[in-house]
Order: sequence, then C-alpha cells, then structure tokens
Amino acid sequence: MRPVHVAAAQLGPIQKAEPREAVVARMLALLDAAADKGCDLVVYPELALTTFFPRWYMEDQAEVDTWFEAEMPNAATQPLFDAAKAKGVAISFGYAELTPDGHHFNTSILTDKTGTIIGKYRKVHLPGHDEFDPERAFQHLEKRYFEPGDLGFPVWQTLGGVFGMCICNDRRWPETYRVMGLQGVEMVLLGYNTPSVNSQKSAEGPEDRLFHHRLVLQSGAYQNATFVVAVAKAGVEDGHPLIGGSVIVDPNGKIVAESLTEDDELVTAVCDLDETVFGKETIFDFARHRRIEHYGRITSQ
Ligand code: ING
Repeated sequence: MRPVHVAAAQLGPIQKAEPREAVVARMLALLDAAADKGCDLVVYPELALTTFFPRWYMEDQAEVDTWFEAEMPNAATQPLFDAAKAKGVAISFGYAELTPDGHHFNTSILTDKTGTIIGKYRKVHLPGHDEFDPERAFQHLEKRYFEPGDLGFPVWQTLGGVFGMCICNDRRWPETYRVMGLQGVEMVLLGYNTPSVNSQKSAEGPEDRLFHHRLVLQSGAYQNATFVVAVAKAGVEDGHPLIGGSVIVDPNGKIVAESLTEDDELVTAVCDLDETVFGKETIFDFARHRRIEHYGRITSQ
C-alpha cells in the first residue's frame, strides 16, 4: 500500500479586480480544510492567483506583465508556502511565470511537505490565438501572452511515488500522458480554466465541454495506468463562465471523486499508488507491447 491522500482544491471564479492576497486567503482556507482531513497533497488550478486574463486583449506589455509573478514564492504567496510547511502538506498550483531573463510561461509548481519547490512545469500546448479575433465571442490569447513550455513533461519521485504535471489544454493531447507514462508516472496533477461555451460560437455548451473534459482525463489515466487529479478554476469571471468538474481519476479510468459546485470546493480521495502496478505490468506493459518502429510519425511531423 502506498496511499496518498490527495485534495483537488477547486477555486470558484476570480474576478479581474480581485487582488492576489484575497485569492491566497481562499487557498489557505482550502489548505486548512485539507489538512484537517489528513491530506498529504493539495492541488490548485491553472493560473490560480488571478482571473483567467488571456480572455482580455492587451497591447501594453507592462499591463500584461502585471498578471505575472517574477519570483516564487513571493510576498503574496509566501503565506501559502508557510502554511503548507507548518501543516506538512505538499502543494501544487499554477501561475503566470515571468523569468529573470524575460520569458513568459503558463507554469505550475509542486512542493514537498516542507514547502520546498521540487518540480516545475511550463505549459506546452497553448490553445487559442495571438491576435485580436473579432469573430470570437471572447478572446483566448494564450499564444499571445505565453511561450510554449521549454521543460518537456518531467516527473518527480515524491510522496512515495512518481508524480507529473500538465496544464489545462495539455490534457487533450495523448502525447502529454504517454511521455509521462513512459517515465512511470503514477499520478498526474493538472489545473484548468475551461470556458463553458466555445468562443468560436459552435453549438457546444457546458455539457459538451464537461464530456470532452472527462473523456480525455479518463482515457489518459487508463492508457497510462496512472491516477489523474484535475482541478478547475470554475464559475463566472466578469461574465465569462468556466466549467467545474474537478475530478480524481483512478488508473482504470474511473472517476473516484468529483466536485458538485462551481465554487471553492475540496474534493478528496485516498489514492493507493500500488493500484497503478497491475496496469503497468499487464495490459500497458509498454516494454512488452508497444512497437515503436511504427510510431515515427508521432515525433517527426
Ligand atoms: N482552456 C481550454 C482547455 O483546453 C479549450 C481551451 C477549451 C480548447 C475547449 C479547446 C476546447 O480546456 C485552456 N486554458 O487551455
């Protein structure tokens, strides 16, 4: 048995005017609740400190940079790291990273139980567009404000197992899970901000979005015999609705816990990482069953 008591700490909407300090207070309340339940790990959403700002068109880089963090921890987030250390809980959350040499990434970090950052991931699959698109009901300018991640899909040995991270749109691409699966990942942590409607005015609505959201998580988990913890920033931000549906998925692709609201909500489960072993040693024993001589097209185009 290698149990990890994990919490998906879903955040409800963060309005454009809400300061980071107010959001951190909400994150601390979820951390307290998770610690009271005996959780080892608390996972927060993508871009957890601010509203989903890529929905807004900005031309002034100084204004864009106000949504980014130049260091981590920093004054706004230090209380979160301090509380995690005091309670002996590992945390993972997403934020907009501005590096010292001026690069912009959609980033997530993972700490150990002492509040030390042991892992960093930078979002590889950036959806949307990079110029103002008048055809869209709302903008989705991640390609304008972020560079594609330059760290690949690493995994880390921690909490008695093998953990990886990805972010939002990454979850829709099978390569994301497989690259971590080939490194033996046993739990994938991810946050997301997913609009409830399609900005390109397709008939797609919240239920369609939730269907595809669950589909890709459950298939990624099953096909790589790994747990997947997916945490929403949910609800209506300045009039723009985001889906909820935070879930914990087991290595058989089954949803073991799911959020009920579009507000701040804790979704927890005790995940025995040993449950990943059977799949990795039988149906998804990659070494025995995969035939890479036929897969070249995946990396060559
Ligand atoms: N958001 C959305 C996501 O991938 C999206 C963008 C929604 C793309 C639906 C395609 C379909 O969940 C982020 N932040 O990637």
